[in-house]
Amino acid sequence: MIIVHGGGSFGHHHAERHNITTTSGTTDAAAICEVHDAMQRLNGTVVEALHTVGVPAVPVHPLSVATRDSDSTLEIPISPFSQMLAQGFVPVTHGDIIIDSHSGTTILSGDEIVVTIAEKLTADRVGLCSTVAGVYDDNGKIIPEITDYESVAGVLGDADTTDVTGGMAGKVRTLLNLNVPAHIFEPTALNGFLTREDVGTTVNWCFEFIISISNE
Ligand code: IP8
Repeated sequence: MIIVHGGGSFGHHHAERHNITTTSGTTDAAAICEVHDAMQRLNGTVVEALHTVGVPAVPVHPLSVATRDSDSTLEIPISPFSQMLAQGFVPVTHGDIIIDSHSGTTILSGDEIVVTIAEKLTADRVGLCSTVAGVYDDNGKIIPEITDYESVAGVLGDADTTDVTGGMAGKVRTLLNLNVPAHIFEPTALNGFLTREDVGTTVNWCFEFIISISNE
């Protein structure tokens, strides 16, 4: 298992204060350290909490290893994760500020990390434990499955809290790029997810074939 956590009340406020998002960057070293330090503090707290319940958690900080290339491709070396897993550790990584060849540094969301790592390590399932039970429709009911963005765009509002990476809309958009099912659920459904139940909303990527017929 690999654990990825987001910025919560730590990274987003600092990022917003310096106008840094996933696309708008900064070259201000002090601002970079401010965002990264906040994320490192949160990560340290998560790792420590896992140790108290006997999980062999070890941190991985994206700023030191990940980059965003000029075509926006995210590069995350996978060997630290696979080697840690092979030795029985639980890698704990997080949303962060990372080097962006286009604009100094930009924000990397935990959701982007999930998609990249899950694909490289051929994960068989992905779970996103959130403060809400899933994606709600207009009547306040959980949408059991999402296979395309357009059909839910109308119900995906902004986050209630400061969020420079797009809240639930950003999450769904990112997870639709994943080729394994991703479940969005609340903490009370965590055990269900771990025992392979279909909890919350499942975001399921599906192929669409476009057939073009020409009479040439
Ligand atoms: O909460 C954002 O990660 P997210 C990380 O997963 C920072 O979008 C630094 C704001």
